[in-house]
Amino acid sequence: MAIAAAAQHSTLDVKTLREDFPILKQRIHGKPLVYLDNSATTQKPKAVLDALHHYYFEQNANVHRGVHTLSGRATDLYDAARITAQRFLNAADPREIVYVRGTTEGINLVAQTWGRANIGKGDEMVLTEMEHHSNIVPWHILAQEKGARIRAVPLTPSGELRLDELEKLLNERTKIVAVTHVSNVLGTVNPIADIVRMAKKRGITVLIDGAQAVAHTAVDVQALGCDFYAFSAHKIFGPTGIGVLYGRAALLEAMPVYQGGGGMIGRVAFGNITYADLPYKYEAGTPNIAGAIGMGAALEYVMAIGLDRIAAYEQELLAYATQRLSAVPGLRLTGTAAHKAAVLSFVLEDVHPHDVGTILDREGVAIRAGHHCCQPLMGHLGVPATARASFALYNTRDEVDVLVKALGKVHEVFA
Ligand code: 7TS
Repeated sequence: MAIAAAAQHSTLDVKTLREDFPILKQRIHGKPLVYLDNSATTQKPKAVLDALHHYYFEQNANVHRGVHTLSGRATDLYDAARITAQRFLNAADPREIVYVRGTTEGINLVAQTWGRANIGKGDEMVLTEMEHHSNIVPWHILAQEKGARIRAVPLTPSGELRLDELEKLLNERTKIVAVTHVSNVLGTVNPIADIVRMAKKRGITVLIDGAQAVAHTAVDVQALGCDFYAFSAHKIFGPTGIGVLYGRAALLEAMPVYQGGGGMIGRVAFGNITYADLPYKYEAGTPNIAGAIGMGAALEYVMAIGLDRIAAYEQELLAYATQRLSAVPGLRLTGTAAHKAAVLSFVLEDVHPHDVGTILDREGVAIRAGHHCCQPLMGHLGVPATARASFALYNTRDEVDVLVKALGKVHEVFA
């Protein structure tokens, strides 16, 4: 496999790695594709595409329910992917890995089960001003239902959390702190270990939204001591429609069930139903079997390269891109935290981000423009939208140069 060759180098051999991602070879409007929309979704390596192909061509069957050989094979692969996810997060037990549709469903699951059982009238939930809507709306729904209140930690001008303000927000009414590990707009890497410590000192439950973190930094849920950690496979080179909710076993055991259906029961009689053990208790219905297997392949792929090497490479890329973009006339970076992932949001004087995105597309450069599902954050920044270039392990300095050159075209159009 190509990564075996790459793994022999101390730094990433990105040229070789790019061979793993066939989609990157194409041209857009006659120009080589420069894919810088990795925060929205990442591209998939052959290892993942092969796992999906292999599964549907040779192994497809439903899991857990069949006595036949194919069902046994599918079940083995499905279970193996859970162990891979456990290893990836360093969870203590595979029972703590719940398959979900993605980060969004993971957070909704916690809000609807743990939240409904533990949040009452007058209770408080602490979020931050940089949260994605999927870590705001589920808590809002719960707050409306229960008469509870949401508090939001404010940010510094560079886009860092005000930990002094967080400290002030925590009190005996606080039941949960739900915070993103990495901001999808600012790129800020939050000091989640410190945040967990601050909350745990007061016995407060902590959920971490890991959607933007897992592809860029190693995560160890036991070292962190968080209660819940959610991520989506598609943001770490895996398929869409699958992700993981990690939950501490004691909490998952105590929480009420989520959706009802096949696979999540012990025994069913009218009027008397018992539920399955972890993690199946939370996994009603035929699951996304292929997705789980594809996610397993993606996590294996990333672990084989090594997240520390990926992080080191992306930090170099971030430093280079920050320096180049800062020199573009009229460009203002939104998000200049000391500790960042390779996400660069920006606004260009007098040009709407959507126009920036459209002109860059003509040059083959894919970025995202909009509010990025972070409207409260846009309010804090005082802009309706930003343009965003977000990097992954296969991006290069040359691609940063193409981006900067393409931004020159924007200036020409609007001169
Ligand atoms: N949390 C964060 C921090 C995110 O960035 C996203 C998706 C989600 C949660 C939701 O993930 P999903 O896989 O369940 O949809 N963020 C983005 C983005 O920045 N551009 O497109 C999707």
